[in-house]
Parts: sequence; C-alpha cells; structure tokens
Amino acid sequence: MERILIIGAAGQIGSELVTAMRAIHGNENVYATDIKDIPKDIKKAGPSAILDVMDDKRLIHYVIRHKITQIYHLAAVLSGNAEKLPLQAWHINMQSLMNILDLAKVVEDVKKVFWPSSIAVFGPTTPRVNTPQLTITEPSTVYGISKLAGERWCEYFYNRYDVDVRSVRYPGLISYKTEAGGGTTDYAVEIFYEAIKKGNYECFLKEDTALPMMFMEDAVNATIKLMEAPKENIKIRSSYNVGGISFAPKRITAEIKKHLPDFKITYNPDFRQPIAESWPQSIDDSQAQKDWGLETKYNITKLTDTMLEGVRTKFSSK
Ligand code: AKB
Repeated sequence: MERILIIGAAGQIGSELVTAMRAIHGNENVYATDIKDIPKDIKKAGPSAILDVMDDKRLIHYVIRHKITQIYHLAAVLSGNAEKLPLQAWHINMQSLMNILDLAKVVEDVKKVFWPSSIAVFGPTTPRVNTPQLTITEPSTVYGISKLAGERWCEYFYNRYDVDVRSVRYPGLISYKTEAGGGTTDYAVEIFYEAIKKGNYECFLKEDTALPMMFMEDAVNATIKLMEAPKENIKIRSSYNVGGISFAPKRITAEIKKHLPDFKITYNPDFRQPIAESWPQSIDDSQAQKDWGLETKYNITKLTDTMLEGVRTKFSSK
C-alpha cells in the first residue's frame, strides 16, 4: 500500500494531483501539504497539513510519522516571479529539492520521488522547434538555471544513492480549477478568465509567441504514468521532455472567438516576452512515449471548450 505526500497541494498542479491520487490510492493515503491554506474540498476529503518544505526537520518527522512511501514535490517559484527576487528564488527552488533528495536517501520507507522540471531548462541557444530530449541547455532565467541544476542533482542522487527520483519538463500548464501564479505561460490561463469575466484581455506576450502547453488532465495523467512505470523503463534520470500542444496567443484567441465572437485581445509585452522567446516553441517527447507510454488527449479545440466551460461553471457557482 502506498502512502503519498504531496508538497504544494494548494497549487495549480498539486490541487489536481491530490484528487487524482486519492482516486487511485484512497483518500486516507494521500497527504496534502502546503505552506498556504489547503482548499476546503481537499482538506475535507483526506489528511492535510500546513508544512514548509524548507523546514527539513519538520519535513522528515512528518514523513516518518506517516510512513510516506512516495513524495511529489511541486512547490517552486516560477519563472516570472523568480526574476523579481533571483537569489531568494534560487534558494527556495534548490534548498527545497535538496531537502527532499537527502530525506529520500535516508528514510527507507520512501521508495519514489517526483520533482517537476520545466521547458525553462532550455535557452536562447537551444533549437526551438521540436526541441530534442538531449540538446543545448543554456537557460537565461534564474528559474531555468534552478531547474537545470535540479535535474543534475536528481540524476546524481539516482546514480550515487539509488534514489528513485523521476521527473518531466512540464510545458505551460493550463487548468481552470486553481489559477497559475508567477509563470511566463500564465497568459494561457488568464485569457480564459478574462474572456468570461470581461470579454477582453491584455496579453503580456506578443501575438505570435508560440510556446508548448498542456492541459492539466494530460499533465496529471503523464505524471501518474511516469511514476507507475517499472523502474527499469526509466532511462532518463534528469527529466523527460513532454510536449503537449503548441500555440501562440493569436491562435488561442481565434479559438476563443469561435465561442465568444466579441472577445478582444490587446498586446502589451512585458519582461516575460524575452523569457518566452528564449524557450522552445514545440517539444520532441518521443523518448517519454517510448519509455513509459506518454500520451495526451487534448488538442487546442478540446482544451478551449473545456476551459471556457470550466471557468464559466466556476463563476456561476460563486
Ligand atoms: C512558467 O511559466 O514559469 C512555468 C513553466 C513553463 O515552467 N509555467
């Protein structure tokens, strides 16, 4: 029986991963933790706690007390926010990962760790179209540098201590349940909220800035599939490319307009534009498909339909 700890359970990925994991492993076996308040529905359905991943002593006590067997460490300062306080972001992103890896090395019950990397490990010198698994990684953001260093540490802990840590390089993640916070790809979530709320949106990226994106359900399923794969199938111990779909603001605007013909977008690129321009436009994820069967279900049309419906329902039930 697995006993799963989710760190960052109040966040965009965490909140949905907790629900998916509880459906598989039972509500009582998935521990939802965060430094901020956990959403009521998650708190009500199973165990939860306020827990700071930077507090290594409390963390290790919690893990031992609850006989945790798998840890999903999803807490991070994302690309946009990290540029505002680079040293703080570096410290949080790196120290939190080191706390988890070191703990997994010494606590015998902990058999597997998941830690997300990002397309941010790539930089301006990386080939931007269909970016390969193994290629130039010279990130120009502090977030990207922390993710790249994190990948190296994951591989190191696997090779040196046999810590079974697994990872994917998430593209921009799109969901309506919990809003994203502080990322460069956040426009692709905000646009749906503003379209429903106000009928217009001021985009912080240029209209033709294509980026890889993925609907949350696909991202959660990919994460579960990776973690359930036999250990010997995991050939990449840094982090797997996962691609999803690729689009620019003007393409998603055209999709939204099919539902809301009066929707208007204006463009006012800010400090996130050069970040987006340094990232791939699309990703080659054939290695993940081959090693553990990555598959995605959402194309841009299905994603737009689902987002508009989800955001509308969310507002009408408030
Ligand atoms: C961000 O924009 O910072 C994140 C990411 C791509 O890792 N969504």
